Amino acid sequence: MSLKLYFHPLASFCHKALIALYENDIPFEPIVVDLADEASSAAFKKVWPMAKMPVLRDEARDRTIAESSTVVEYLDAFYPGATRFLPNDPDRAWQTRMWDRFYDHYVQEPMQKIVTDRLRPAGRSDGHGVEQAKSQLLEAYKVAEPMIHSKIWAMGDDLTLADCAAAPALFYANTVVPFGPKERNLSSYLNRLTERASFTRVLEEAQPYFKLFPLENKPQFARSSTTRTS
Ligand SMILES: N[C@@H](CCC(=O)N[C@@H](CS)C(=O)NCC(=O)O)C(=O)O
Repeated sequence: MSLKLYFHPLASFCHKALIALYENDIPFEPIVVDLADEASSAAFKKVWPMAKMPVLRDEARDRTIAESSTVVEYLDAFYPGATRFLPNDPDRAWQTRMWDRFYDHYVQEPMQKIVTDRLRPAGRSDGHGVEQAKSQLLEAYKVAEPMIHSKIWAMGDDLTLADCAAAPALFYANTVVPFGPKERNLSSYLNRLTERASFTRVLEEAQPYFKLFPLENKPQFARSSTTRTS
C-alpha cells in the first residue's frame, strides 16, 4: 500500500489526519506508534526524528510528511476526493489556514498542556502553566463562539482543514474545560462534528483508549442515530 500513517488512536493531532483519510476513503496502512514501547518509539524516530505524530509516509512518491496540517494539505493535493480541504479561492484559503492554526495553537495546545501536566513526575507539575492554559482555552472559546454563529462548518457550508483541526481540539477541550451556557454555538458545532461520519469513526476507534486519558473526567462518546456523511 502506498500510504502509511504513523499515529495513535487516542492522539488528538492524529485525528486531523484520520478525518482527512476517512472523508475521502483513501486506503492506507495504519501503524500504531506506542512511544512508551522502546522498539515502537525507536522505529518511529527513524521515520521522523522529532517523534511527533501523525506522520504520513507515501512510498509511491517517496515522501515523508510530518505535521498534521501538512498531512491534510498533502492528501488534498495528491490524493484528492469529494471533500476538498483547502478552498481554491486564495482569500478563503488563508482564512482556512488561519482557523486551522487557531484551533491547533489556542485550543489543542492549551488542552494538551492541562492533560500532559498529569503525566509529569510527582512534585514536578506546573500549576501556573495549567492555570494559564485554562484561561487561554476560555479566551479561545470566546473568540470561536461568534465565528461559528450561523455556519455549519468553520468556513461555511463545506468541511475544510479548519474543521479537521477543530474536531479533536474541541472534543478534548470540552472534556477538560467543559463548554458553559455562553458556548452554545460551539457546543452545537461540536455535535455536528461528532456526527460527521469520518469523525464518528475516529472517535469509535479511539473509544477503547479513553480509559488511558489521564484526567478523572474521561472523554465521552456515544454514536448518534444521525451520523452525517456530508
Ligand atoms: N504540531 C504537531 C503536533 C503533533 C503532536 O504534538 N502530537 C502528539 C500526539 S497528539 C505527540 O506526538 N506527542 C508525543 C510527545 O510529545 O512525546 C502536528 O500538528 O502534527
